[in-house]
Amino acid sequence: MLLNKQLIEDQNKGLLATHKRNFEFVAEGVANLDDVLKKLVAFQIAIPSWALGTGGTRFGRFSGSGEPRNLEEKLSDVGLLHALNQSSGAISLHIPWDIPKNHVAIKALAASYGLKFDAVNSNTFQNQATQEHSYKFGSLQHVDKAVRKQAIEHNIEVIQQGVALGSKALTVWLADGSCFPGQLNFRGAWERTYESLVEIYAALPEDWKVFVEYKAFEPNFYSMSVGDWGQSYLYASKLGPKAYTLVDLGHHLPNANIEQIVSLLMMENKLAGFHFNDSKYGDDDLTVGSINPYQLFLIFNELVEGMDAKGMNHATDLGWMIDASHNVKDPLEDLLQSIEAIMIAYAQALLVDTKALKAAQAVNDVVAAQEILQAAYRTDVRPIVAQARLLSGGALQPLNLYRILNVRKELVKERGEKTVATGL
Ligand code: PSV
Ligand code: MN
Repeated sequence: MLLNKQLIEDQNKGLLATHKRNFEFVAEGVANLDDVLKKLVAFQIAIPSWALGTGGTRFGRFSGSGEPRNLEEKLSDVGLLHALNQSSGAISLHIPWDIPKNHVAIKALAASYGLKFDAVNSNTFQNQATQEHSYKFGSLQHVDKAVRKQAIEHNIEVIQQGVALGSKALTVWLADGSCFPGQLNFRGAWERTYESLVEIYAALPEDWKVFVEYKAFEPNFYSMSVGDWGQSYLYASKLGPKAYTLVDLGHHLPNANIEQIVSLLMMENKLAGFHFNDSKYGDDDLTVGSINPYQLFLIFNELVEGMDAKGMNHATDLGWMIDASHNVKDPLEDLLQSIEAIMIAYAQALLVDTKALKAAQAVNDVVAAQEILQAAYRTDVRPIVAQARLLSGGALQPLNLYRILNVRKELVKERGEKTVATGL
């Protein structure tokens, strides 16, 4: 479904007077306003191709309606999100859930929506109908060389798909591990995984990166072969300068200090970027910012501080992506909420008085340090985020407009009631 620019402008017109009042009220207290707006306009978050349909759990999947039936329709959905918020200018493909049939045509279609291709993701956590060997006992770590070879070849094929689309990174997430003590020799599993990754690394084009994603548990419940940032960091540092650690917010044990992990990975130039989501218990894959928005802000605070310390470009030097599952919400509404939550946390982090914070830290003024952080966190930056959208041609109220336009109803008319998108 194509969104007519005029509809956005018409809605914005009606909201402009109130928006202006709200924006001016908050803008008055922001010293670096122009810089903040510029950074917000530039910031783009990739949408995963597998999150455009209803997700499920191992207990069931309650499909929605009007889900995209193919990659072209997925691009159209991301294009729609991007038209509304001007902050979702990229899509991340999971292979083989989304294999383009004609790369040139798909690239041109994406460009027509203003979309780029973000990292491509390999999948060795599920068996595909056409494959010879099973991943039941792992892929890159497998004790059988033939299975490892198959998994390596799949990753290389994913790189080739990405090259044809203009992607610049491969994300490797491994479900590998063990469910029971004694099942695996840890060192052996590590070494085999590493050797496999070395072969994949060797196939990376010159200007490519590989992101090694870690996860504490699930589907394996005793050990994971890339179970935490330490293990991922070890792989990434041994592999070389093109390898980085990818942080998925839901992949930690409860109460992990993710902001500290992020800070240290950045210090070592090994932070790849993010899979954003939120969680209460584990890999819940909930809407970003729906459970713990303060943690999200603290992560962005470290990101902004760390990127500035290294002179990095906020928009382009790290990979920003959502990785969520929408079991009870309309996926597109959920994604609009997630993008908004990310932009809010980023904007708040940009408001932190870093000079004052450093001064407070230097004299161990713990109270002042907390006040400084929370002053930024408690600022209602929504009008600033909306202003950035307005400047880039997006909607002042994307979610509201999505509902007013009855987008889902239109998509159901176009695609049907019983359409199920590929993905988890
Ligand atoms: C695994 O839980 C994960 O976070 C990986 O990024 C996968 O590629 C993605 O979810 C989709 O299953
Ligand atoms: Mn992930």
